[in-house]
Amino acid sequence: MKLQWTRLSVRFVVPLALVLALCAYVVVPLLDNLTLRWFVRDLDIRSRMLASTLEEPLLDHVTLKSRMRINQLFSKAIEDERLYALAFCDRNGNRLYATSTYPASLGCGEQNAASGGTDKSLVKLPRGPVHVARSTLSREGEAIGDLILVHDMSFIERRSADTRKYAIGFFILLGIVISMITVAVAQLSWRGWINGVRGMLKGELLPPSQSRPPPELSPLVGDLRALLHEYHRERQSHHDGAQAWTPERLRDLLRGELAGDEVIVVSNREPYSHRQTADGIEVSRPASGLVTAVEAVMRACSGTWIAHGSGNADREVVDERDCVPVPPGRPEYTLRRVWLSKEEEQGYYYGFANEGLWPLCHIAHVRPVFRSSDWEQYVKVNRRFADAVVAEARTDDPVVLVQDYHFALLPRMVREALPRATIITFWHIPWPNPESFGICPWREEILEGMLGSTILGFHTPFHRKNFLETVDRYLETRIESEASTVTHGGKLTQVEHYPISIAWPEASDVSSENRNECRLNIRKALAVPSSHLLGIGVDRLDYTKGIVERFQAIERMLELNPAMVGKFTFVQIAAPTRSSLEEYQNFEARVRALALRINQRFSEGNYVPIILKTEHHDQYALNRYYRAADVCMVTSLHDGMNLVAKEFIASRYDEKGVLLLSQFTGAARELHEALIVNPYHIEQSAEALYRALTMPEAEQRERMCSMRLLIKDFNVYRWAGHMLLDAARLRKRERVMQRIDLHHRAPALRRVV
Ligand code: GDG
Repeated sequence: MKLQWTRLSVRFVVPLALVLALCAYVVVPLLDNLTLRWFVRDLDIRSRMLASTLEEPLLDHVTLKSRMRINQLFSKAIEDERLYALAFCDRNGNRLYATSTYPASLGCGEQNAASGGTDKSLVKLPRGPVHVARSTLSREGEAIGDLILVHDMSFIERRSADTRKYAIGFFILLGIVISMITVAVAQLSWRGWINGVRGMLKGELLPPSQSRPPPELSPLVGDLRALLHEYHRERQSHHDGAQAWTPERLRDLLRGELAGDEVIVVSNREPYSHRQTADGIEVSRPASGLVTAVEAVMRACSGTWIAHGSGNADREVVDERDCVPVPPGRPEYTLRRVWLSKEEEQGYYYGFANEGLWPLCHIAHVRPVFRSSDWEQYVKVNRRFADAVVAEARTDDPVVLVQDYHFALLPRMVREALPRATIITFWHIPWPNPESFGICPWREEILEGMLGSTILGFHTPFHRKNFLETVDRYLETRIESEASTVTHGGKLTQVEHYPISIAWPEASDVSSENRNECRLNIRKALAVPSSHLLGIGVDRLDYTKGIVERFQAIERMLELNPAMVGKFTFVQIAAPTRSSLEEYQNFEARVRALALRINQRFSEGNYVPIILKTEHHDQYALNRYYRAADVCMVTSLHDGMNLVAKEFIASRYDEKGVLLLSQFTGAARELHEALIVNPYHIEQSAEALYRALTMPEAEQRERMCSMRLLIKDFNVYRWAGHMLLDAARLRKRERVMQRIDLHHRAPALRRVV
């Protein structure tokens, strides 16, 4: 209400003030000037007429030197109230005759004189302004003298004041009228606009014929609806915070909300692979954020996980259905392996997924490569996995969790075979803007494939928005921004953001060493002094992770702070990945060469600033490094989320250590207490690294505590829980719709029977 009044008064006062200012600074001075010029011209003409009337008798009297007659003539003339004084001067400038009113200071009006004719001017006298005109009188062509006519100008001032008064009055009136019109028009159009926006946002005021917003509103509508949607979800997650997400709560949810429903996960990477070694078959877990997250969910819901069997001993441990119970030793769910030929793996995985979609979605300055032969394999392998899902499904409506960019086509394939399935697809990497995505020659097929999903999840609202905009650009769809849904070919897909996270480590996951033992043991293993400052980086050896930029920042920090040389060492754990691709081989060579150059530059005795470990480490080993480090550097050039950042925080029971985090990770949206950097800005990262290494313990603790609280609550169970809750809600709705549909069709059916 108060705002309304303020708005109204502003709308009234502003035009009024503008009109008055215009009046005071432009109109009134202009008017004064004009009236003055009119009156002066008037007096000029008047003076000339008077001079010619007086010329004849005056010259006669002057010739006779009759002072009395001249005085009489002058007195008669100045009876006119405007003519104030008269004087006659001879050619030598001697004033011979003048009325008593004639101001002596005017002399013979010389200062106003110009050669010949009638000269006029305004003169300010103590009694007020006067108009002085000098007219030369002549007889038979010979100039005899000058007649000086002085007119009183005070009446002009009076008239100007009157005119000014009327003008100001008129303009005030005009101002008020304009202000009132402005207020009225603004009110009407604002109300209309607001009603329009409200109607649009509610989607209820518009008749079907007008279901499109007016053109001036359409750019806003999408943004406003999306904003509302996000606000709504933020509020929901706030309420949700009261009860913590745990494996038990997830299990309860599966039992309660999705009672009896089977859960099938599809991913390229398998959670466990079996390898033949000299000591027999060994099991290993891959270095993958996706596996880390989804494994936690599978343990809670005991479903089936379908993945590519990539271990060289994988075939030896599966049953006749290609299944093996995992985790080894204490099985909780089933792993179903799909076998791929070398050719299939090359085309689908290395080719289309990792040389095409991966760089396409990350925009990390590596060009995507698209080959038709890779695409064909991609389609084929998606089909094979879809067939495996259908084969594994015991019911016609399983909940299928599809993981990542390897399976963009699978959701639609499964939907065609199992129309009642609930398909949740999670895209673990970023989604680019529509222009960048447009590079993909099969963009429509990819989008259509993904829209076979019931729910489509991204890490951040930004990626979700990019996806909706891409769909809008390249497909004929109906997008409801407020509900965040896309309808394509009569099928609805809910598009949401679900920030992925980690499982909060249990005591058994963490080494039994206390913090000090862990610090000392790790330093001892690295052969550095016990007081040494230690940094840690954990990434797959991927060009999106910003490892080169990280090393450059370390080099710059040592350059700027020579006291750190010999006191600080950075351990980079870089798990080999996609090593058969040339881009990755070149990248590894670059990382090695850079580390070597920096090490040579700063080495002192045994000391080197960078220790590069390009081999796989298990979670337990990683955890010990996290705990021993003073700083963890995550400098990805683009990253969907980044779980390493969250793992580092979760491992720090001592509430110490500093996280340096790239602004281009999904994690930076949540972990505000990290030192956020732009990894492309080497100086900035170098400064942040120095700041982290010298940060007082109290500040470290404050930042760490706050981030730990957040990660503990916003864990992977919550990620999965939210997706599954949304799925359960949609399944219920679907069932109700089916019942209603049956109910309506029943009488018709009965009639047919
Ligand atoms: C994709 C997106 C998104 C285990 N051993 C090693 C190792 N691990 C584990 C780490 C961590 C995971 O691998 C790496 O996770 P990230 O999230 O950092 O990265 P991506 O693999 O690229 O994962 C990413 C994620 O999916 C989940 O949605 O966050 O944005 O790109 O859990 O503990 N990691 C390395 N060496 C090992 O020896 N590097």
